[in-house]
Amino acid sequence: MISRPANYSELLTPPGAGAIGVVRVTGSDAPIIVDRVFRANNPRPFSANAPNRIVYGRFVVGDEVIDDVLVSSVPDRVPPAVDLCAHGGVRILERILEALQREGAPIRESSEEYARVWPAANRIQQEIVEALQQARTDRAVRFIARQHHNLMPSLERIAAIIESDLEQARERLGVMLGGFRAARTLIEGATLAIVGPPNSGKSTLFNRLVGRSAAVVSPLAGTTRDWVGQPVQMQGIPLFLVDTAGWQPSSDTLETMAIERGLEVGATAQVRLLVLDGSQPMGSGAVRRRWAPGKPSHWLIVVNKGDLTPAWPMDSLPPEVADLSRDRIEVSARNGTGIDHLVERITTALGFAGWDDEQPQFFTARQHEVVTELLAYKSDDPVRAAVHLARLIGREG
Ligand SMILES: Nc1nc2c(ncn2[C@@H]2O[C@H](COP(=O)(O)OP(=O)(O)O)[C@@H](O)[C@H]2O)c(=O)[nH]1
Ligand SMILES: [Mg+2]
Repeated sequence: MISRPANYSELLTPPGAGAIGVVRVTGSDAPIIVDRVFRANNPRPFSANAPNRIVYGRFVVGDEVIDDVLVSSVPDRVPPAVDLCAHGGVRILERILEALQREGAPIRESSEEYARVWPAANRIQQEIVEALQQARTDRAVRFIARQHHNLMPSLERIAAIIESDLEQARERLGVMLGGFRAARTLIEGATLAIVGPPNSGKSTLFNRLVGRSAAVVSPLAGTTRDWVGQPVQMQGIPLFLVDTAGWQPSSDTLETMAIERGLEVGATAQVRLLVLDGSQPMGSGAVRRRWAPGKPSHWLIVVNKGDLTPAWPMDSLPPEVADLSRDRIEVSARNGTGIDHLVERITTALGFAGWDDEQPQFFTARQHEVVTELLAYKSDDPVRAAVHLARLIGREG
């Protein structure tokens, strides 16, 4: 008689409050056990889906939905193993493990198991698991998880041709490198600062973008006494949105400090929204003075209060503002017009125009560095390039 290996479940990600937790069920019954607690968004049970698919759905205990999860088979594992990727709240993961235990996969202590599973079969796989722990939005999780089926096979295909056709291999790697910035932003997030003169509607716009009232709005200039920040998602991209105090000369020490602090935060932002009041004539010089130097950042000029009569045409901005950016947009923070368009422009500024989550992408600084080196070789030595590519994949043994 053949004795069947026991089924068990375990936590792969480090214990604690991460953004994402990965629970693995291993054993010959693993897919069937998962079927008992997983309702896929498509009508089929998990075990009836193609082996290499990532399946989205809900983890349920009885009628209660515990979490949205993403489920995939671990390729080429005997006995089979199934990974469930959930949001990493400690209690959620405990409940998932407890439910799997009830269904016949007892919880195994992870520490030794963790060491056996990781380092993974290759560096890319390891980086996928690490990046999953950093991910803060569903879109980011899906994007990273897909790289199992996107990035690895692409690299394998390139590895197969690199010695015979180095040019072609380089070209493909170069194309893939083009999406790196967006990939990093999807994983790490970016800061978006709202800056500009007092009373232009910065806090109103901030609240509109946050989708709830998190900053004090008042017709008085200087109401925002310090910067206010809030994590938000725009199209699944994690952003830290910052509202700053209006720029104006002030004899109030507290207010001056608030303005300075706002400028500091603004200086670190990847995107800065300069909000102007389109219904008021602009006092020249008042705005320009306050440009803080900082790292290169994308400026977007937001002409607000589009619901009122314009005091100047949008296409003839005062020169001190006009030369900052050609990227301008009219909105009404009060009634919401133009906001969808603004969000679109922000994501474009972050490098997401034409970016495709479904494509293979490089997503860690290490990958970026190795590929950049490979592309920068002066010599055309295909053997050296092949060795380099093998280092990128980092297969053990
Ligand atoms: N008509 C109109 N008023 C607005 C709009 N956005 C803001 N306001 C008003 O402008 C004033 C200043 O807004 P606030 O957001 O506090 O400006 P901040 O000083 O730049 O933060 C408030 O009375 C807002 O209600 C808008 O789109 N249209
Ligand atoms: Mg304000």
